[in-house]
Amino acid sequence: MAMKRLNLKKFLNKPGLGDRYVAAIKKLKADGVYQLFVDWHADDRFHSLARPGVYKVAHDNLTFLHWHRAYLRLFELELQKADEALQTAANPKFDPDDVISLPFWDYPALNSPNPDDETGRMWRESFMGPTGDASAGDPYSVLEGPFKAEFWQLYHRVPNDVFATEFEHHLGVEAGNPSSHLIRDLGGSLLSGLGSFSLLPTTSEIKRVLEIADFDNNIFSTGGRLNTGPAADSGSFRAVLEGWATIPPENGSTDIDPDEAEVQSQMHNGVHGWVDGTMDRVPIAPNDPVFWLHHANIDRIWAIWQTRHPTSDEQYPPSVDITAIKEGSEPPPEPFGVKQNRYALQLNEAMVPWDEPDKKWRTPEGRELLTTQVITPGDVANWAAMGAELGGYRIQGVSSRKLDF
Ligand SMILES: [Cu+2]
Repeated sequence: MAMKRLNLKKFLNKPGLGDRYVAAIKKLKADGVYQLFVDWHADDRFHSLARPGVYKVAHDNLTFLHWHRAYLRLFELELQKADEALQTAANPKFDPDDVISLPFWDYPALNSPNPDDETGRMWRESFMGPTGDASAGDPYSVLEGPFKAEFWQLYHRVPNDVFATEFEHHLGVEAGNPSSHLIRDLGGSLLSGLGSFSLLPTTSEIKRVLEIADFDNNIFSTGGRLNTGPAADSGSFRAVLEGWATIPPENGSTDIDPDEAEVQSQMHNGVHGWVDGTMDRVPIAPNDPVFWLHHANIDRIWAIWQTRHPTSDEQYPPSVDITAIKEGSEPPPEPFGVKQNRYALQLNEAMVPWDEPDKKWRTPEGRELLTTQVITPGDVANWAAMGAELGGYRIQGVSSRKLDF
């Protein structure tokens, strides 16, 4: 199905589209498809630890953007099927070409946590619903809107020992009882406790990130961490956009004013922190339906970058570099075990979980959900010509070199 991703601001101005997004998301949840996508995302961290030869490649890694582009498009195709089914049931003459695509959250245009503000309208009760309630029985639970607890339960199918260490704290998730509901503290720092980890990217920051020429020189995202290093630590495009490295200063200046560095956003990671709660725990973050709007914009920023840095040297590190890093023996940080961040894929290596042809996915009860094909970083690298398996790929405002903020 065709992809036509709209700026969320415009999307919400078109009558009915916001309701259709919510309805399609809820249908996917009822069908079990939504949970499959949540599980895929959690598996990148958790099940990679349990499967020999499987590495974490979706986060803190060279293929962060590639993995999420495939993930997003697969989700969008399911969302479009759900939208088509709902629309056709209501109106048999519905034209399938009119299905919705994922809108992208243009952060500077929608940067208020207050649903009464025009720039905070995505948090109204008719769409995403508001921030969590600090005085709720379970603090910061989302109590209004289509995703409040009675309509939207979360199920975390990850090992209990991981819950104990990573999730129990503040999330109301107990080991042995891995279900909960949405938690948010918009604009706050409920869980992160770090000021810079709860800022939305500004227009200036996004422009500076788009000027970085190196796709990835810092494949496992160590070093160059925000606020801790000199200008020389400014990171590659991927490391900065993911949120691990310092955004370069304006106009090619080599100085980073330490005072200025302190107020930088952490790009992708910072948006997770700004929404906070469920979104701030990366493995379970897709449980918050705002996840897709956020990642659609990250994908769009990458697509814009790709049109500005078109040479192949810029697009992906040479294979020899990747191999050298693969063989690196430096132990990774605890607690996530020996395989975290120690592997980078070649352009033609499959990205788990899409590593087998005609792979069938089922619910735990055995009901069939969908079938996937092998997807490599190379398959999704060219957004303008993605293969038939993933559908055509066009993002409004990207074909022109002019920015559409
Ligand atoms: Cu992710």
